[in-house]
Amino acid sequence: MKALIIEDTLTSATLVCHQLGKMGLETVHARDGESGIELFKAERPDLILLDIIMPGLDGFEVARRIRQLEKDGEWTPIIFLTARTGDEDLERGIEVGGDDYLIKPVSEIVLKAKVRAMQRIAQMRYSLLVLTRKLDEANRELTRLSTADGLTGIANRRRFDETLLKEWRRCAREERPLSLLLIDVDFFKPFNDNYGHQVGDECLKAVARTLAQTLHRPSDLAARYGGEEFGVILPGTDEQGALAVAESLREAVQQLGITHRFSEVAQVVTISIGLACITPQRGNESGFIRLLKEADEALYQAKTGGRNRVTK
Ligand code: GH3
Ligand code: MG
Ligand code: MG
Ligand code: MG
Ligand code: MG
Repeated sequence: MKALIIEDTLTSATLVCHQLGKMGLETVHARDGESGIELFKAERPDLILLDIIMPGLDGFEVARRIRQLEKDGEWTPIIFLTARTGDEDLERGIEVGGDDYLIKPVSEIVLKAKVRAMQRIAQMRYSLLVLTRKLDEANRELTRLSTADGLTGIANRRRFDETLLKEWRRCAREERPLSLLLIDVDFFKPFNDNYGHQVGDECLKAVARTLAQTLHRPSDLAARYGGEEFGVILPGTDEQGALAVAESLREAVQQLGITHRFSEVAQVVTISIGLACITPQRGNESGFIRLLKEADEALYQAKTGGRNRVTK
């Protein structure tokens, strides 16, 4: 532990340094406010003992500047050590950022006790900081878990719903189109029935990964909508653009080449895609339901039209 003593009177500084040294503290000494602040920056001490009456900057100003230099979450205990005995001085010292106020000459016992008290507060504060960091991390993990699909790891239905509403509102504000793709794996029931549920799960994971990886805009989102159905949100994408994206997704899944001898459309796993595109109107908060309905109807058309295709 390192203490910074900012004190212009040499005898006083030497005595305090000696006393702190006996407590096992490393000490650095500055003889005026300016060099005290420089030493603070260079040494990052764990404790500051600060005189008030000094040439140049006085102790109040030094404390104020040190508090400004500390970044978020940083705190260095400051104990004023001064000849000024007035209550107003004490009040001002605490006001500008001091943590304690001792009047010179101070006994070694009192100094020791006060330093110990500051160390204890610093220790508790540090523990709290560590705890807060752990909590933040746990919170992030919780958010990730609650918005990710357990099987495939891509966004889940909840995240899909939240994102759809958010993007609906954003596109309304920005007067931009919002496109939606609903995707369903073709003949997945016979796939499952013949290759087994586990192979079915692996297939869903591969399809999900392919969808997520094929999208390239950061605002695009691929989600597992449920079962073997996926949803893709394409904010700011018009119908032409969405058609191109949908076609590249369909193509990419087919290119995976997952053998499916029981498909009636290809020898590999394929997907059908229903597309809808609307430029949301301001104030029409529930308009995204129509978007979902249109994409769902388009998906039905893709299925009845022969599967392994994109329909709008
Ligand atoms: P279509 O081309 O018309 O979509 O035919 P399909 O066989 O894919 O349609 P259907 O909706 O009848 O079949 C969906 C199947 O998806 C039924 C179910 O066993 C399977 N499935 C849904 N969720 C999961 C899952 O999490 N894992 C696995 N392995 N299979 C799932
Ligand atoms: Mg002085
Ligand atoms: Mg289905
Ligand atoms: Mg299906
Ligand atoms: Mg349509």
